[in-house]
Amino acid sequence: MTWHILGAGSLGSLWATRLARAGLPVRLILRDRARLRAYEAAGGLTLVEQDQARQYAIPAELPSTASPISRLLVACKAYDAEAAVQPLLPHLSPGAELILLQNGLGSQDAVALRLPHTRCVLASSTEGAFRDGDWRVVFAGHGFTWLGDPLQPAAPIWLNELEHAGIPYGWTPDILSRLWRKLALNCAINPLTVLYDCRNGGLLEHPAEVSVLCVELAELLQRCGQPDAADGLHEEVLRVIQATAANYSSMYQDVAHGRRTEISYLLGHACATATRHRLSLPHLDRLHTRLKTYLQQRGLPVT
Ligand code: NAD
Ligand code: KPL
Repeated sequence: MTWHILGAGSLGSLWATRLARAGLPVRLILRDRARLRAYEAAGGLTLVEQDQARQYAIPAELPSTASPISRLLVACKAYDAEAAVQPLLPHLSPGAELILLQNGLGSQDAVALRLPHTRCVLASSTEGAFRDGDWRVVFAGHGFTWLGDPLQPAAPIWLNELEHAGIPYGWTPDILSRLWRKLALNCAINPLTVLYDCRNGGLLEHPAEVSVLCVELAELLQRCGQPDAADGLHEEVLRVIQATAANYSSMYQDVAHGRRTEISYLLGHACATATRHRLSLPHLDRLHTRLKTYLQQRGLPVT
């Protein structure tokens, strides 16, 4: 069965090239005719791994002319996912399955609501990739991808294809807990690195601020039925800060490059969920306000 990949950016290209390398059928879905022409002129997607570059001539198509889709990997940013999936709805075959690779929470529900009869598998990934040119992706950090379906605990049969492609993964019936935990880690670390203009390790100089955010985030996770995600959160945040001390967080990098952030699906989602549960989290709210002001001052979207 063909893997259709929507979003030929960093992570989408990392998946597409590894699947193609394993001999599995892959097709990219590109946004418009200009992108398709540029891709065809480039001759394929290039994966750079351990300084070795190799090109894969993966076929590509447009949403309007997409071949019937049975398995769709959605690898757009969270704020693009719903709109990107929309034109593909008429092309989904009966029984089609989607894999949603977005970080944070909120975008997955938005997509799933448009597809009440289609299985949506959610993913949470710690793999790292970036583009160092058009249609080129650099595999920057080995990691792991958790997959799961909150509505259906049985694993899909295609998981063995990921194994075949060398994509490290685990299937979990509790993917929401994984996504909430990652969201909480990102909320405790990423906004502060933007506001203090520092690497992750710079937060070691702000222990009280990190600590109070972890207390509020753990309270939120408890309140929205995710006690496992709350367990030992502060300790893990400190461990991640130490282990990634020399790195810039993904949000820091987005802001530094003048790119839109996924704020609405991270801190924004946390604050909105707290409000829905009538939970007062003043430090988290203040962090959200400070971050929005900071982004606004730099001409970046606050949603
Ligand atoms: P990216 O910006 O590199 O890629 C997204 C791609 O989607 C772009 O090529 C964009 O042109 C394309 N796109 C947007 N709208 C489209 C549309 N309507 N039709 C077709 N294509 C469309 O983003 P990324 O870094 O690969 O991130 C994707 C998701 O994965 C994000 O939620 C991110 O947080 C998450 N993630 C990324 C990494 C990483 O290392 N890059 C790691 C873990 C999680
Ligand atoms: O995932 C991250 C990111 O930068 O987005 C870490 C390293 C965990 C920091 O929150």
